[in-house]
Amino acid sequence: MKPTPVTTGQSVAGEHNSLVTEQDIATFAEAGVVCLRQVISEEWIAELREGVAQNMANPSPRARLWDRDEQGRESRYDSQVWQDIPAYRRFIFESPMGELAGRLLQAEAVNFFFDAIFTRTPGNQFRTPFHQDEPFWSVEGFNTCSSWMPLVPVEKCSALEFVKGSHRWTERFRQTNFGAMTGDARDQVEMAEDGTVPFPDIEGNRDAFDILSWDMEPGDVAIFNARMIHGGSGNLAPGRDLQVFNTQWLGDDVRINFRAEGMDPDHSQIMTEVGLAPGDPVGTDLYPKIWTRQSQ
Ligand SMILES: O=C(O)CCC(=O)C(=O)O
Repeated sequence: MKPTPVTTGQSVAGEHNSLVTEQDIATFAEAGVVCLRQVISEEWIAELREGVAQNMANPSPRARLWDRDEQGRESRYDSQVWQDIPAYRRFIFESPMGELAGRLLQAEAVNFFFDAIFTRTPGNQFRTPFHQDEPFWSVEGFNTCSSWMPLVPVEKCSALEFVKGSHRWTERFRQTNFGAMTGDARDQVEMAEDGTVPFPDIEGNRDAFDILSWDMEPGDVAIFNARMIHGGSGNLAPGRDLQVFNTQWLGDDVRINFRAEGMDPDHSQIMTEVGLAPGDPVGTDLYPKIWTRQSQ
């Protein structure tokens, strides 16, 4: 089936937040992803771009090089840098993103989980392997979302791709081991064969899946359930770079969960240090509550 572009419509009468419509909420619930158009201002984008420049000049200990080709073109990843970069911190606490997440999740409250930064230098061809996020996380729950927000224009062929409806698939897939890509001991997540099924070959059978992606401009955000199968961004045209600032948000049913097969990023140590244990709801200053429904 051909992908159906999903865009925002007009806000519903009586709805307080003009950024998210009833149709957006329904699309997010059913498809697992919605592309919201022009919901983040140019000022935020400019501030975050400065933050990314600062971040790339001073990568965190969690930064990884995902790809460097023979021409020196690179794909890099960093995460949980919001405590060090004032622009990231301000965006998390003061931008509309927390409210967008809460409304799409139809949650009573949302906590911020962590930030993830994906950068590619012009022409880099690296494509992120298809995967789901939540099976890698140090939490478990369905009421979650990640926001993939390009800070530069991105063509559909280079934007993140989503397998429509895959957030509701019940199989436990053996995920890609990103540690095989980075060679870093801290990234190793090898899922056992017991209780899991092989990850579907999306790239090899693209016609068998309903794959969604969009041409996107700065200010647009693709917000997706963390159980969605996604991947494939990259494949950049010569002269085009990619800078993405992603934030992850946790809603009502999410609880701490340390996974025996490993986690990426692994928050188990920092969670334990702040007194969070498996089964606990998220909280503390590390995972601040950013939005609640009652306060609206
Ligand atoms: O932008 C990318 O290449 C990867 C993005 C991703 O996997 C994510 O946002 O969870």
